[in-house]
Amino acid sequence: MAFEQYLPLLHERLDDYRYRHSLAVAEEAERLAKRYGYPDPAKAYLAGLLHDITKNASASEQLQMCQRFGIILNDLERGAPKLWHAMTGADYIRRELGIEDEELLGAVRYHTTGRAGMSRLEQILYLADFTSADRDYPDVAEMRRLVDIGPMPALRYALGFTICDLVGKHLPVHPDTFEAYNEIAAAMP
Ligand code: DGI
Ligand code: FE
Ligand code: FE
Repeated sequence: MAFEQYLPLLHERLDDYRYRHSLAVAEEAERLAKRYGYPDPAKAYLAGLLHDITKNASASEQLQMCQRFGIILNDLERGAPKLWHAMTGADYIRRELGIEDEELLGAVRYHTTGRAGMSRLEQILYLADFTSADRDYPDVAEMRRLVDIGPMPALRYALGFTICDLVGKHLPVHPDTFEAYNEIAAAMP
């Protein structure tokens, strides 16, 4: 999977900030893949590179893609435009780029909400989006410490942080986010 072939398209679809973010998430996903013993760090890199490919599309373009790809938004999703790029992104990568690797597509599809039963690559991409070099938020040092301990403590923290942040802003929390958090919180000491 040669990633260089996708750089011109990324540059075209993304603004400078998002382009740099995508490269940083790719690097971090590859680093975490190696750290966690995931067998295909190059796939983790590519997933990171492409994960936000539809992020800069306008709301109307996102909704057009939903229609074209047969994505049906439920009421919560329709009212949460920030969730759309994960859904349209996965289908864009499948339909427009011809990438059929279900593991990679799943990682992009669930990179914003997470879900119960996340694959290792889904976990890696979800976390890399929080700890990539370009990220700067009050808890980033704690997140970076936790990802180096292991995926489970880091996911529990990141999912809990996201839920608290959304509640603080009076935003709806997607069931996938709750289910991801509950599964991990219930399984950990
Ligand atoms: O695309 P990025 O900015 O790199 O990161 P992301 O794909 O994780 O998107 C983060 C945004 O998505 C952030 O503004 C919060 C929002 N978000 C994440 N989970 C949920 C959510 N918004 C709602 N309403 N519900 C969720 O469960
Ligand atoms: Fe994203
Ligand atoms: Fe991202």
